[in-house]
Amino acid sequence: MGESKMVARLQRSFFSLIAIVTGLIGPMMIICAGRAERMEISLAAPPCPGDYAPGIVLVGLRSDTSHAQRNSLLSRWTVAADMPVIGVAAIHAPVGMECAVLETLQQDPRVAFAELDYAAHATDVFIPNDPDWPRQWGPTQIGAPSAWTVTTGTASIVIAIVDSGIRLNHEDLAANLWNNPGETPGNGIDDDGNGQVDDTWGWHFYHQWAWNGEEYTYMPAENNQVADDNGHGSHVAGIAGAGIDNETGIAGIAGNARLMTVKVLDEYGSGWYSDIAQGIIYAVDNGARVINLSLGGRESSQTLQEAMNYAHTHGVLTVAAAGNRDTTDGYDAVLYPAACEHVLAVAATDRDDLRPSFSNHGPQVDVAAPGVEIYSTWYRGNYFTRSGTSMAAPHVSGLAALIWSARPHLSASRVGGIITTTTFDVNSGTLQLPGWDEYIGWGRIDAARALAETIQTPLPKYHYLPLILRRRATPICLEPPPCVGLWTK
Ligand SMILES: [Ca+2]
Ligand SMILES: [Ca+2]
Ligand SMILES: [Ca+2]
Ligand SMILES: [Ca+2]
Repeated sequence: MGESKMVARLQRSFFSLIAIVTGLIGPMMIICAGRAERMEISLAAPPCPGDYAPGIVLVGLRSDTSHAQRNSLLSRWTVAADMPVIGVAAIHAPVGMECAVLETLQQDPRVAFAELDYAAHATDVFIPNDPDWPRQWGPTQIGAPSAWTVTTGTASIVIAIVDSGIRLNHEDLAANLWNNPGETPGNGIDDDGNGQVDDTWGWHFYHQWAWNGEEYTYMPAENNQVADDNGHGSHVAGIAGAGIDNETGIAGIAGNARLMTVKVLDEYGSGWYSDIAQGIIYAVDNGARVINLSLGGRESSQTLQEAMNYAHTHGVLTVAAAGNRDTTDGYDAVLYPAACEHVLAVAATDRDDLRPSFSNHGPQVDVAAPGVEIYSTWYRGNYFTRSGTSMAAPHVSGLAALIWSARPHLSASRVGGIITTTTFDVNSGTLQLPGWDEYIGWGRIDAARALAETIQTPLPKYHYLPLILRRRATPICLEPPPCVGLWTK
């Protein structure tokens, strides 16, 4: 195109554009603050639909536009970002007038295209339909909606809630409870031969005191009554595994995994190390992949350590609360079993990713998770808000169950490694604690990053036997590694 023809065309276009614009405007008109040219834009145009940056329009110039023509056009606008190598500039437009500016630009012969600056999101998210979802800040804080596009958990992955029991008929828990497939309930027979009679939902390890007229004697006891009489266990259970996207209550982190009810705490929320150790052994022997321990005591214990070792050697991941500072004497070291070896010790963080002062600290802390004002299921059949490292731990247990739901063949140490290496070190900046520290460990867990890391691991090409665990079973491996965590009868 010759220079004279180009000029003539530009002039025609310019005058016809003015005619179009003046035909639309009347009294409702603004004059764009231009430098070399003035441009009138109609206020009558409706706002554009869609999710776009307010006050920004992207304009692409024709490849045959000269440098001078480009400068001339852009000089009418305030340029927000210039990308000359691809011939695109982002220009400011009056907010609410983006569409009118688009129309104006599209009629300029120097313009190849003009478009809105649409929003892009890092990844798809899964927003559950549970009505109390807006009351839950924890899952969003750890990126669970993104992780849920990979998996919301599977029924083959069992999380044992070793705690005060679970409200068995809670509307948002009942469908997610593990039940012992080999046990016929209520017939007074130990159908599956695991040593516990009628252990349909789990088992209750407890103690009682026998009075002989002179002194009390400690007597271990047990039964199949695992209903929650304290509240703590039901709350913890809901955080890890309340039904997700079931139009009921809240969304658990692994809302399609299964919850095994192992009762070791009484109605006051207390229990003995021996009960806890037996509960851990039961959970391991009966198929749990993750054991949540939102409990703790000050004294170290070889019995507890042996129970943790038992879980570890059987490929089961144990997750424990670091503990809450004792308000009576200020004791704030990490409690046991969180302080044991082979346990993920979990501290708490709040909505601002800050560690609350109640969260115990020490060299054993591995990670942190939401633990302040957490809304979850409650033992009276309702919902309740509670704070504590007890609430933080089940966020981690839920995440472990999600990882295993996506890649069931991973070893427990690999799952623990994914959780710790994909954290956000949220106190590295303002509090100047870069890297691991004794308050939040490696950082606040992030389910989105953890699941992204998980699915990098290829699915195994070889075939596994179903992941059925039997009491005192021996690990077998069908094919070369990994075989940790696989058992059959
Ligand atoms: Ca049984
Ligand atoms: Ca039975
Ligand atoms: Ca729900
Ligand atoms: Ca840190």
